[in-house]
Amino acid sequence: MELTGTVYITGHKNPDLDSICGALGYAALKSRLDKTNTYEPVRCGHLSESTKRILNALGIIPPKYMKDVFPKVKDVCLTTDTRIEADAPLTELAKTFSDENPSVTPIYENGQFFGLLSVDDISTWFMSKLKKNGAGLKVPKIKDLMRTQEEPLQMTDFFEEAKLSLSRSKKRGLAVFDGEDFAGFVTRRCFLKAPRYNVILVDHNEPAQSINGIETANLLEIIDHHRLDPIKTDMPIFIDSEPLGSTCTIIYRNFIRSRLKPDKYTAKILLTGIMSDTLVLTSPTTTPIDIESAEALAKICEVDAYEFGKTMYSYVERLAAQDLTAAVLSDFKKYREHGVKFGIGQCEVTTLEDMDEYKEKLLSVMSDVKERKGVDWAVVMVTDVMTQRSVLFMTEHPAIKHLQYRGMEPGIMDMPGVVSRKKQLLPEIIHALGV
Ligand SMILES: [Mn+2]
Repeated sequence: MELTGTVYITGHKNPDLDSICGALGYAALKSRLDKTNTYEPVRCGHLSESTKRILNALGIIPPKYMKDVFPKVKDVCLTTDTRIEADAPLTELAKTFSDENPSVTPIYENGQFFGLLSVDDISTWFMSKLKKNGAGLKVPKIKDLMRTQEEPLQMTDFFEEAKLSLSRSKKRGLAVFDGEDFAGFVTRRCFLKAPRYNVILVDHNEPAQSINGIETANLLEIIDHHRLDPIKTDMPIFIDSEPLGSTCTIIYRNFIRSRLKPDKYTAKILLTGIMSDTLVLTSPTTTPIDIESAEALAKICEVDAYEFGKTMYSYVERLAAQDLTAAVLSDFKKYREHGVKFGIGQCEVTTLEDMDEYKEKLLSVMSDVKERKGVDWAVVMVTDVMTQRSVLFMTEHPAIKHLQYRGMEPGIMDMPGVVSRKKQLLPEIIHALGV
């Protein structure tokens, strides 16, 4: 059973600007191409302070947070217009059960939900009375028929857990509440087949980086620029994976391929994603296609691409004024090579001149990060996007002496020209670990 009508588009956990803008931009394209479904951009993680600031300053509304795509009780919950009051004559109940043949029906008292009454409850009552009294049976009140109620479910309860609760309860149905309010009910039929959310992944393809419950979803498409290690699918799906600098570049090219021009707002969103993932078109991951796409988008926005990128970074608060732990953890990736578990964070800044203000604190923050993330070695590159120079702050590790960078102070190294974690720093670290 597919949940028809809505397709969720999500980037990865710890969403960066490419993931956020990719989800927004691709939803805008899909909405124009397909009018029969609703494409809803979402994010499966919280925004970092810097991302929030940039989006806010640019007037881009972030997608709403979605915790997971596990099927829920709300996806199968039933409602009925039939309202039977507990003090109604039994004939009304008889009419409902003979006309509509429900397996359960909600009973109300003074307009408030009172309990669920099932066809089993009714027959059980009559059978036991008939056994005792035979022909001398008195007509019961609705309340007399009602047996002990089970704990109601919540709309947000997981489908699989609710299914278990119902099968353990031996009841035909369970009431469903939305917080304090009665919302409907579920019967055994509701649980014959688990519903599946429709999902499109942008800027990632590995299930471990994806929204929780992705393995239970109906994966429709992947739009990405990372190494491929995707989840198994039941059906063939559309994958657009290209080794470009930004997912937003790939999305822009899909606009072109569909002969559509992004509107100004969407162009700004895509340009933001490209400028951020390519560090204003300077990262070694940048391709001529990224530059060409950024310039075309800048033209729609009536701005200069490079100026736009630099202004965008100027909205980020100075690192010295930020919560350093949060800044490191907002973009921290874990690796394991040569038997060593290590993690690399990256923070983008617009100057390294104020480094003295935070260097000692950042080194101690890295020790905390090392403990919290359970790694043997924690490093963070602070990258100046204006001068394409990074400074590396690290916890102690024997591999440091094999790094080809100039040491500035214990645990701090200078990396002029190094801006890419993936293409420059990571290979160097792996090399140092292997010496
Ligand atoms: Mn990306």
